[in-house]
Amino acid sequence: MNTLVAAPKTIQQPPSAELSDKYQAGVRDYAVDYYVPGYQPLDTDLLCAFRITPKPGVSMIEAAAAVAAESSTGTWTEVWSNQLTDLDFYKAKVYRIEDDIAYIAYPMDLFEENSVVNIMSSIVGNVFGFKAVSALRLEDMRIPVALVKTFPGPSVGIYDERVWFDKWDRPLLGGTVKPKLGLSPKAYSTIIYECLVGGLDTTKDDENMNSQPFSRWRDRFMYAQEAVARAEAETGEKKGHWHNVTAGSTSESLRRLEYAASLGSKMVMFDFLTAGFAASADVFRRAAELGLLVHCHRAMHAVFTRQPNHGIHMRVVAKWLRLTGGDHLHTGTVVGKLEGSWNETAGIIDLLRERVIPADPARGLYFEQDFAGLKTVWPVSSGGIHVHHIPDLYRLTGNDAFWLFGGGTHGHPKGSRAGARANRVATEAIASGSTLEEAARNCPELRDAMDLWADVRFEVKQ
Ligand code: RUB
Repeated sequence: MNTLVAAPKTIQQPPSAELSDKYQAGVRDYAVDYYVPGYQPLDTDLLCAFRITPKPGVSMIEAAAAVAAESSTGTWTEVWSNQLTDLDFYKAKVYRIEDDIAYIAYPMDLFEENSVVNIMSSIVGNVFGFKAVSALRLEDMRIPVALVKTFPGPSVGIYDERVWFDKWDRPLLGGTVKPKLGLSPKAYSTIIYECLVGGLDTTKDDENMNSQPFSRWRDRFMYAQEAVARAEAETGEKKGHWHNVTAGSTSESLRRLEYAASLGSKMVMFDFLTAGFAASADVFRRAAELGLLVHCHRAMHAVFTRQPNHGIHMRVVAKWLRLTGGDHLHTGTVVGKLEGSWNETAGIIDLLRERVIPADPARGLYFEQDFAGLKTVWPVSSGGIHVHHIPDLYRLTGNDAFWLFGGGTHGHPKGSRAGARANRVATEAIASGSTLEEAARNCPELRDAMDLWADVRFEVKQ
């Protein structure tokens, strides 16, 4: 059977409600139409790898076909109106099944250009609640180059941000202000200043720091930006603060973003998952017009990325973010306080930083992905990291990464400035091939941090 179809058949008659002879009403197995094992995916197809746990009594083939049907053209029963279109072209096809993984090809015409929202409404829409499956996980998605080219991607990316900072031979550093909630804007800016003069390149609002009664956004942005200016003057280095512009509506986020730009800030941050991909697209576009970098916090991701048999893998979310256009994305630390294995995190980092990423089952990359000319995204390691993690972090990320130390800065026995200095000295040492021990000989702040956190280790998964 040759099922290669690159274009829908042209239908020669006007639409008519007269039933064709071929129409057979009734319910039949999804597999009859949607399981097409001989199908050779086209370069223009969008491909998905789903991990499927069929409901007891449902075969893997039928469950996979149900997923393909309901995420593309099908429904539970035959409908006469199928005759008004070329369903063979438009339907998704299960073309391979390996153990509990089903590979499904979708013709790219099923998706609107430049819309992750539309991809999500189809592929991770109704099917996750479908009765034929007890659990379903979208492990990977190959977005065809023709569709990739309809997305903007990041406006700045790794190289241009380095040009702006003029900092080259090490990972860039940030510190999330802690306590994350409860500080007044002025107290907050004191902490920012201490971190920046101590040696961090940037500081950052936490994901849930928006505009609460104790810290309205306008005051916080203004004082934070003043602290940045003072630290730049004192150190002679480029510095910055990632102002969180996440708000209850997109128009409000855009208002906050405009204000950050008017203060001379080059940087904002955005909770792209709680705000959603539509809001993110608007925020990224306006940031690009104003020349702002956008740091993307992934708050909420673990709700759907953590369970091994249900949800969406973080690597898919990372691909969607690169298409939509954030400049930074949290990818996890492996060694810190939050869940994430070494191999999978390394795979996600590659997806952000390379142009073409080959399939690599050991890293959970089911397909080769070509990002064509889209710029790169900084992978951000954050969550429970301190100086002792730096050698492992460097093995994981190399130079082109952003590392954020919150508790690992402000928890220093001599305060945030000393904590920032310890992190900067340790990073420069490891990036230049030295060791923490060697560096601590000339840096009492690093020695203190190493002594304080000598025994603080979190479980590491390969
Ligand atoms: C950082 C912190 C961040 C998480 C997010 O604080 O809690 O919000 O890094 O996690 P600290 P992820 O440095 O004190 O742990 O980056 O995995 O999305």
